Amino acid sequence: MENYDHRSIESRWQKFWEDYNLNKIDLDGASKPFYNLMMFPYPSAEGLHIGSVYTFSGIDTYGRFMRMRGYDVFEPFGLDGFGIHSENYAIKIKENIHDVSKRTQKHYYEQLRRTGNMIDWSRKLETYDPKYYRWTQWIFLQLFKAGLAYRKEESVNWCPSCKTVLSDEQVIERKCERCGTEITKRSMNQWFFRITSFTERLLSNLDKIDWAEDVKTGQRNWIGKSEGEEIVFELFSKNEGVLEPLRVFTTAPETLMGCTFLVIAPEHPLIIGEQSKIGNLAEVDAYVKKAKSTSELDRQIAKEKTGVLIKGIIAIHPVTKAELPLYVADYVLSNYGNAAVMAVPAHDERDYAFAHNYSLPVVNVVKTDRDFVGYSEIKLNAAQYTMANSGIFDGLNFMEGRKSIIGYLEKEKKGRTTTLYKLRDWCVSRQRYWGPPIPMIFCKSCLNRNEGYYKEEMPGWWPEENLPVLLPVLKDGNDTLPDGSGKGALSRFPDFYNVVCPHCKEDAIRETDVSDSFVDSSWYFLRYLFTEFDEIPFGGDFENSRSHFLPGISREKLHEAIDRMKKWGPVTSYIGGREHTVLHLLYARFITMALYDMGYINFEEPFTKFYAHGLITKDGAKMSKSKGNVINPDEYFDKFGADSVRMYLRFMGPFDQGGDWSDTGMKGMHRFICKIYNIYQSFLRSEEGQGEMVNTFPFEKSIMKITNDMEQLKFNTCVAEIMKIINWYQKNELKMPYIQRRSVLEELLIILAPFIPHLAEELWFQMTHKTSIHLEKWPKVDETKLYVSEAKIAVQVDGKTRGVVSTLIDAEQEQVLEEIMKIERIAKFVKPGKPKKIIYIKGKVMNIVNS
Ligand code: ANZ
Ligand code: ZN
Repeated sequence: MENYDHRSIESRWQKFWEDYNLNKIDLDGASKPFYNLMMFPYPSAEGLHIGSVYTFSGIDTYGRFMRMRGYDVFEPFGLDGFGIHSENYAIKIKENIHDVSKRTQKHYYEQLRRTGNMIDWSRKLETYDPKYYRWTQWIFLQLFKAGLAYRKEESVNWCPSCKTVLSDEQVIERKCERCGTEITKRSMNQWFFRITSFTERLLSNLDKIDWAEDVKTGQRNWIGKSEGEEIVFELFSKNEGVLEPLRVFTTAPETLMGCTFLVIAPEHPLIIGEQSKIGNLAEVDAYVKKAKSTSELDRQIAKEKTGVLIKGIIAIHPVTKAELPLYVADYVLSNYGNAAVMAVPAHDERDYAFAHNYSLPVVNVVKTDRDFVGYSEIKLNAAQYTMANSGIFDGLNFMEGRKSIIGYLEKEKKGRTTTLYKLRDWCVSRQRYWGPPIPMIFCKSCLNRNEGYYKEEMPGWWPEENLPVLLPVLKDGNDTLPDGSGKGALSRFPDFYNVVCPHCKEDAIRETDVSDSFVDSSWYFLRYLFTEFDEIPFGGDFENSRSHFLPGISREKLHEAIDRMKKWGPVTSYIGGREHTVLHLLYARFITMALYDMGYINFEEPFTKFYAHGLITKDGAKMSKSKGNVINPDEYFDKFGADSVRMYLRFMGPFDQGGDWSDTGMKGMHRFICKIYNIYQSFLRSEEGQGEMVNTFPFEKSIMKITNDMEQLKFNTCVAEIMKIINWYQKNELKMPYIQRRSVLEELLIILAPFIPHLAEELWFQMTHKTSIHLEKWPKVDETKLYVSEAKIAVQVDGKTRGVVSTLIDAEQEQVLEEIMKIERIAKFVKPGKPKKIIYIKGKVMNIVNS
């Protein structure tokens, strides 16, 4: 068996496709647009990871299939090149990040070319290109003007290693998403995007989009909607009488009568505000101090629930008017609800543990002998469980009880229904160099005169027409080192931050933070469609939008762009990793919604369909450099060719589940590809003889299955089916006449083309075709052939042969019987009603026993 020369074949066709612009798409002329989007990578210095080859080539296989089915498939690619990841690497090797990026970019694009993806290279983009980040800055300004970007002092996540703040979404199990260092909290003045004003829509739209279910669930949980009641507890001090009442948030108002004490978070304002009334201030202060030095997550997961009784302050139960003790305890979170809870130890585990520790009373409001009944159990059985120890509410079931208690509280002005969300505003500023400078300035003289665009305690914006605000040029790699002061690297570049205020022409100072790379990636899919437009970020209704940004572009061109946006937006199919569930996928939805509200675009959800792919492992473990088990795709491309690697990756497992890499498996697949090559070579050498046509039923059936599986991205079963076809072909090859062999091999090659695009193209041309195989149409299953491939089944009734019936070769008993009953001359022998017994030998004989 010959090994084919994959090196020359692959490079030849890659060049051919580029020379003839095979993958360049006419966006405006397209009649059946299919936007096949893959998540652009953060380029790392090591280059393309085999995991990325897995996903990109899988998405490409799908895209090629859709193109063969008549769609205008747009498959762009770019680099999410700004960000801590790249910058940390440049710092490590002490090189200028601009230079490192240039090098990495080149390497990435070369590697990706080698995978044979049908990328439209005329539309690539990099987030660090000023032509791109100018518009990222522009989006920042639009959000600011719409009241969706603001600055505030808050306790934020700080990565001590990256020396920058991070968003909540970038903290994964208390660690920095980029470097894995444990995060700390730090109170700082930061820029936020008001994602919380979209909470309800972000939630309810999830029902309307076709996304992987687990990703939707992840977003729902992250948004964390809780419907409940805010209940007011009067407070009074033994010495000084009535104080400000305490408000608590509860999802379980029906358990109110079981509340035996109240708990506030160490950060609750009462502790500072009512200092003079606290009898044991020193003890309380010491506890608070200790609690504040522990991270909230540690506090939350701590098994032992600790706290301190606040002496001198007493709470009043809103129904019974009983006096309840007030505690401060660190299991109550400072940034959720009112930082205070009504403790119901009989039904809430945390309260139970606390009550147990401090010997507090436990009052069960469910009619039962048990000590503890979890609230989720009450909710599940709300219609059956009856209330006890609940005074005037006794005997009601919990459904009625909830209503009555809420009604009572509202009448007494002691409660109101309210909804809480866990989602917080998105912290976007970073104290780093490698990102788009936030295009805002601080001008003292404007602020003092309280005019211009500096009306409030907010900085002003840099004029849109003067964007981009360029990053300062670096002298050496060390210039970007974050110093941990809480100020970004840009604060060390006076030429950068000293500016003339565009409004009053006095001296002003630029913001020196940059925005996070997730801002860059929140809108890149819009830009791919408009990379050739310098005057606008994307096709949007700039004439009628709320911000009245008037780009220097002719009306005609603008309308062309708007039409293009309408044609291509939103993205048809987006495929990527689950790790972005609450990061990129949430942020992109928010930005799209904001642009929609501002009137620029006419869709509010960016991705109609989102499919989450699986991950590949090595010997069951995640690949990582430190474990030394990373597969370098280049090596395998060299040895076996990209086609073999692609085919192997498709075969590894279901695309949404990933698989485990094995060199043996890889080699086996390469042998299979060589076998395909040799089958075609032997066909090309063969004579144009005659013969009798062979029944192609098994082949047609395989095509049907492959078509079906391709639609669902079940590539592994497609490959298995291709193997079946090869076996079938080899068995029948010698019987088939030349024309039939040719037609079978041509159809097979078309099916192979999305998997092994280079070799398929090579063999197609060898078969003397003059145009690319990738422009061919996907084979249609010829239903008549399926019918010709019938079986002739001898029908016996009560042991006597009564005739022959034709059915599909794999027809089931029911179908055969149905056919028989249509043929009068056989059917007349079958007694009406259900036959007593049927013996059916598939595809051969059916014996019907009447009695
Ligand atoms: C009384 C109660 C009884 C509660 C019961 C639950 C079960 P979710 O669903 O996550 O919104 N809670 C309120 N604010 C809190 C805070 N700042 N820190 C810690 N816990 C807080 O949780 C709402 C429940 O969490 C609230 O309902 C409150 O406890 C507690 F059988 O009130 B519950
Ligand atoms: Zn000014």
